[in-house]
Amino acid sequence: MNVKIVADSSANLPNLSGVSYSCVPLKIVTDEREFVDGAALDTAAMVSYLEAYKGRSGTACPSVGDWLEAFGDAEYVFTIAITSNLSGCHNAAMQAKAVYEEQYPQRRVCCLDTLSTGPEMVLIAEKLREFIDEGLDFDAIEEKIREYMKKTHLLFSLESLENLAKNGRVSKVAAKAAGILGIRVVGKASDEGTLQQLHKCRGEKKALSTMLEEMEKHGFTGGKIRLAHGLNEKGAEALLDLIKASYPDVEATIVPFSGLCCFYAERGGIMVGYEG
Ligand code: X90
Repeated sequence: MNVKIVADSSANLPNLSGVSYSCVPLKIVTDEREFVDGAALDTAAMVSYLEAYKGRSGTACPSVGDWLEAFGDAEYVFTIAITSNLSGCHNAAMQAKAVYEEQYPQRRVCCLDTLSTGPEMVLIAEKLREFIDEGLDFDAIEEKIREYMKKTHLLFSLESLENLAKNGRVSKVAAKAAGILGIRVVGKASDEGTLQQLHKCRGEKKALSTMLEEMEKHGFTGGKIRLAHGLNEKGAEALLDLIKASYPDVEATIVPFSGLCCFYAERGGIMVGYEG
């Protein structure tokens, strides 16, 4: 089966081996500069620039054309997009699907609105790869992946919600708490695909133990996890160590945020995707 997986760059997944895969970049824009969230982006330099920059900054999702280009000539495509409640990514993917299926009536596109982002999208991409490897047909994969997505979750710890608030993705009141030095906001991707604050924690240690407690509350029993961080590898490793202390066999990877997550989750941010 000539099948391709296409995810947007909020997944922090530039490559996925063993399967046909493309990442479509979002963009981070200021009045002076534009950063394309692709392999060539120096995220540390972008973060430093943005921290010093005093003007307006925002983001833009991929266009319908960007998605279409990424489909290539695949017979079957699965798109994996950041929550449609915070971005136009999924909507653009749906429009690309309509164009593609009209142009090539034999081809099929399944658009997955993850209602999440980052490492939860990675879990979904890797599970799709498993289903493809098993040789399942398109409809079976769609059914099974939608079932799988019901039991994946995302938690985050953020030091700053400034860019989220400035761009209308969380309320200004919510952002204030995170602005206080040493306070971290621990929250989750809600069922509606929005940021849901759960706790305000003093210090990273407290934030990380709170994250593990939340994971357990939502049915984590040592299954597969995926971690990502914003220039905070130490924090992500500390979270993994904590998880390993209770679940020594946990299957985990840690990756840095690409550009989009660097912009919104900012320096110090940590996300964990897990199976409940
Ligand atoms: O279309 C665009 O311009 C992109 C807008 C994306 C806005 C939200 C990004 C959130 C990034 C923050 C922590 C995890 C939140 C989970 C929410 C479902 C990361």
